[in-house]
This record gives sequence, C-alpha cells and structure tokens, in this order.
Amino acid sequence: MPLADPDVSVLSEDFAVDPSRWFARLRERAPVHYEPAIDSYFLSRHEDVRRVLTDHEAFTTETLQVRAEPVMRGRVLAQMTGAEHTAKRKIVVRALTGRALQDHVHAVRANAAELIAPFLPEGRIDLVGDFGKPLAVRVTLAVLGLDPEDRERVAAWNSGVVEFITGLDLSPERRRHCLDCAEQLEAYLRPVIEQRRRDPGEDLISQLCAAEFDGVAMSDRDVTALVVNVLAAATEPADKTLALLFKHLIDHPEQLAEVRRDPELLPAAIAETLRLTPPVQLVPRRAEADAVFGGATVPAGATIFCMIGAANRDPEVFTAPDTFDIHRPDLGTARSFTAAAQHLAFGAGLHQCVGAAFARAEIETVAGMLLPLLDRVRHSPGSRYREAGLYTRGPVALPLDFTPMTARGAGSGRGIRR
Ligand code: 2IO
Repeated sequence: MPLADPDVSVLSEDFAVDPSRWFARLRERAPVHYEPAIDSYFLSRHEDVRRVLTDHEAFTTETLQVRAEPVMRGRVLAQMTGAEHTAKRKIVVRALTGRALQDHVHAVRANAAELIAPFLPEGRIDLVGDFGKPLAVRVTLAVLGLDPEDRERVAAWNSGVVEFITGLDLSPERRRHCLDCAEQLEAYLRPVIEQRRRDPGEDLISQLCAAEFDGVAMSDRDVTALVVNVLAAATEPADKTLALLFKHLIDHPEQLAEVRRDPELLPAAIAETLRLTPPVQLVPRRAEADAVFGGATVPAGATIFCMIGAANRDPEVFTAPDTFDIHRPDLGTARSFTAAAQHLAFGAGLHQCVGAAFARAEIETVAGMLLPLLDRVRHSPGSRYREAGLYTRGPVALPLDFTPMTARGAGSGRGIRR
C-alpha cells in the first residue's frame, strides 16, 4: 500500500503555487505518493529517487514511449540501452564537449552580447522574456546549424513539443496542437538533414549525420529525434536556470557581492541554483517489477515520477536544505556537473543529462558577461515574483532594474562618469 497523503495533490492549485512548501511533508508522510487522476507514483526522498534513476533495469525509460516519442518522431537516446546507447551517446557527447563546446561558447557570447545591448541604456530588462528565452533559442539554433531567421517558427513548434513532454494532464485539443507542432518541425527538418548528409558542415546536425561509433551510425529518424530532443532540452531549462541564478543572488546580496568579487565562485552559485531549484522537477520512469520503498509498494508496470526538487532538499543529504548557500560543503561544486553530483538536477545513472557540461558552460558564460553589465541589479519596483510549471519550473518573468549604461560609459560599469 502506498502511503498516500490524501491532503496533498501535486495536481492541486495549492501545490502549483509553491511545490517546495509541500516537499518536507511528502518526504516525511508520503514518500511514495499516489495520484489517482494520472495513475502515477511520486517519489520525494533523495535515496529513493537516486535508486530509481541509477537502477535502469528495474526502472526503465519505457514511459518515454508515450511521453516523448510521439513528438520526438523517433526514439531518443534516453530510450536506448546497451551497445546502441553507448555508441550513440558517445556521438552526442563528442558534439557537446571539448573543441565543439568551445565553438558553442562563442555562439553564446555573440548572441548574449547582441541581445543585451539594447537594454543597457534602459536600465531595465525582463531576464526571462527579453533575454533568457530568445538567447536559449538562438544558441540552440547556432549549435544545430539552423537558420537564425527561422527562430520564431522553430520556437513555436518547440513550445508544442515541450508542452507535450511536460504536460501532466493535457486536454485532447492541446495534445492535437502539440502533435501538429511536432509534425511541422519534422517536415521542416527533413530537407535540412538531407542537405547535411550531402554537404556536411561543422554543425551538430552534420556531425550526427556523419558520426559512426563502433560501426553504429544514426538513421534519419535517429537524427530527427535527437535534433528535436536537443532543441527541447537546450531551451526549456536554460532560461529558467539563468533567471533562478539571478533571483537567488539578488535575494542574497552578500553572496552576489562575493560572486562579483570572485567570478570563480560562479560554478558554485550555478550548482547551488540547480540543487535548490532544479528547472526539471520531474523525471518519469516505469517500474518493471513490484518495488518496495520504505514499506510502500509500487506495483509492476506503474509510472513513477522522481521529484527532483524534493530529493534535492532532503535533509538526510543536505544540511539546511531550503537555504541558498554557495559555500555549502555538502554540494561539492567540482563534481556537481559530473556523474558524481550529489544533487539530482541532471538526473543520475545511465541516462544522466548528456548536456550537463554544455549547460554549465552556457550559464557560466552568460552570467559572467551579465554581472559586470548589470550594475546594482535588483528586482524592478512593484514587480511580483511568480513561478510556473510542475514538470519544468521557473520564473514566469524576472523584471530587473540596474544602473543604465550610456555608450560612453559602457565598460566603466557605471554609466556616465567624469
Ligand atoms: C524527452 C524536460 C525538455 C531531456 C526526454 C528524453 C527529454 C529529456 C528532460 C530534459 C528536459 C526536458 N528529459 N532533457 O527532463 O533531454
């Protein structure tokens, strides 16, 4: 019997306002919480979540067949295991680390500089809508080698794809809309993939087309699914992480001052942001056999949602878990972006985020650029902070004020001087 807590529903309005208020109660009173409306089990303890994510045979990614495959238009890396998975994952890792990553960082810099420029004389920006969202789309298009002119339609189709993956109770109309978006995105990509096969460039699509590992190459369907996957995964969590980082730093002025003085602390600030407020809050799995968690049984075939946000605040693993502290000794910044991470924001085990190094480089680069530009950065007076989302979650907007910078003052960090 699951230890259902009938007074909590993760699908309720109360929960949506601030899920973190319910995490302790779930971990303590209903670590295996059943939601009848969607026939799914929600796990909130770090130990249980880690166990599910790392035992990929007992807890499989079969859930993705219904949650992702219809919009990914094929099987994604996360659905594969064994030799096929090893080979194809290596191809993707190669395209997202080392030399290739250095090129991606250039795209991040160029796009960030272009997007921030018009706001500097204003002294005001919505870090989500004005900057983070468009930046994530532009950077991802650059990485994939897609035409930047196509960004609006690609972003619109991508929104439909993401809505499908992250929706917990989609209406049939929304489902239809999401599937339409996916079909149009696939049709848009088809000639691009054909062209890259004939005439490869340096971009990720070309690399996916050309790559071979241990004699394993990618089919058109593999490439399409992976491109749609990269598009969703490199956009959806990116603006959220950036905005959450700034929100935490602004709300902790002494830590903001420290990071300004010593930018080497940025990776710690990013890792702590990912721990406290992971942009991906839920990771689905299927239990292949009956599984017991602290006395409660999840039946074979059940859908499990790992609650990353709740696990990352488990006091068994992190002291003062609800506090933002870039110096916390139990985080271990160096390993926070690797398989040895204590926080579970990138998942864990075989299918741990393949873009973790890319994500770190992107956020670190952008934050490192923005901090000196946004002098005296603060919440815009009168703005009300609000987050949204259950599967992925982040600020709806982050209106910020800062010292306006004139063209002459650019570089002084202070606007007009002398
Ligand atoms: C379809 C929520 C966008 C991923 C899945 C295989 C996507 C996979 C994730 C993240 C972010 C998405 N799952 N990235 O949770 O690639």
